[in-house]
Amino acid sequence: MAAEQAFVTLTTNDSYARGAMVLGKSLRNHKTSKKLVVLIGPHVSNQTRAVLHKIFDEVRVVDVLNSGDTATLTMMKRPDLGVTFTTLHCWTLTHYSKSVFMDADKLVVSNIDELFDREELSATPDPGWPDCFNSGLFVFCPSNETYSKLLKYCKEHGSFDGGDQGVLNGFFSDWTTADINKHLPFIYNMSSIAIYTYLPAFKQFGANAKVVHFLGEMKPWSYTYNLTQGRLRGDVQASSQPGFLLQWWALYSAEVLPALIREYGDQRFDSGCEEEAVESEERVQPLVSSAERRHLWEQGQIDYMGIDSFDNIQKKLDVFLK
Ligand SMILES: [Mn+2]
Repeated sequence: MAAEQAFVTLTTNDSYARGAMVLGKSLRNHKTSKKLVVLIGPHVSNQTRAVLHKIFDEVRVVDVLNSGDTATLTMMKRPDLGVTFTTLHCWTLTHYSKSVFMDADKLVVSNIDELFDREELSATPDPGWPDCFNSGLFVFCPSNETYSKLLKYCKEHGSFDGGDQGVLNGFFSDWTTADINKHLPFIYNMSSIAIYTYLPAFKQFGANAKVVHFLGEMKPWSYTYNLTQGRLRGDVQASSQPGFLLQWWALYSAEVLPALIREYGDQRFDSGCEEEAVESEERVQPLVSSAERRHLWEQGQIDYMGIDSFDNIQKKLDVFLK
């Protein structure tokens, strides 16, 4: 029987690969003793593959299974979810006895090797529908038998949300009630939603977060980072957790970007970073009370350029997370 255990992630393009690189680095920096595996689609560039090889123990090319359920996907306005069917390939990694799958839009902020004490299928509740698990992080046991059953399930039942989360929740449908040990604490997959829908809980438990999940359409790599100023350009989506977003970029610019620059050499590539300084004049702080501020924040009217700037949010997060 296979003795080794591995963290597994997935990317089908060069953009998500940036996320995978940062995720891999963050696992290494927190001294995981497990192997790191990345599944990649055939369109990932050679330069990206070379950098992935430096971070991961295993880089494996897989065929992208497309769900073909375009109606559902369009309905959800997330056509990119179709390729997440590739996730199912992770069950074929039978040279590992147990694995933890993590999608690439995550940052590890603590060692999480203890997840390997859990059984298949362990996962955190989905913040949008807590009777479902979020498929962005789950403990599983690679098995060709389970893999065939999953594919059969897909063919017969499809996916109620057009992606892997629907399939996996359908297949492991007893997760909701069967065994509380398979409900992982939310701190292993803490999403942005927690901060702005339940701030008191974030204040109470946020400091224990072990994994941050950048949920939603805007991913860390969708932004442009100013290297000179150490801040992001333009507006930032309310749900993007500016403090953690900056942590992601700090790691990317310090430990991933140099490797990409080495691989691309003289060729141009989209690094996501800019160097030139933009306007630096002090912004006038609006004169609003803190109750009014909170009201505006809860209404989604967030003043990212002023009082809710990254620097201020970072200061606030630092206070909560001490
Ligand atoms: Mn995700």
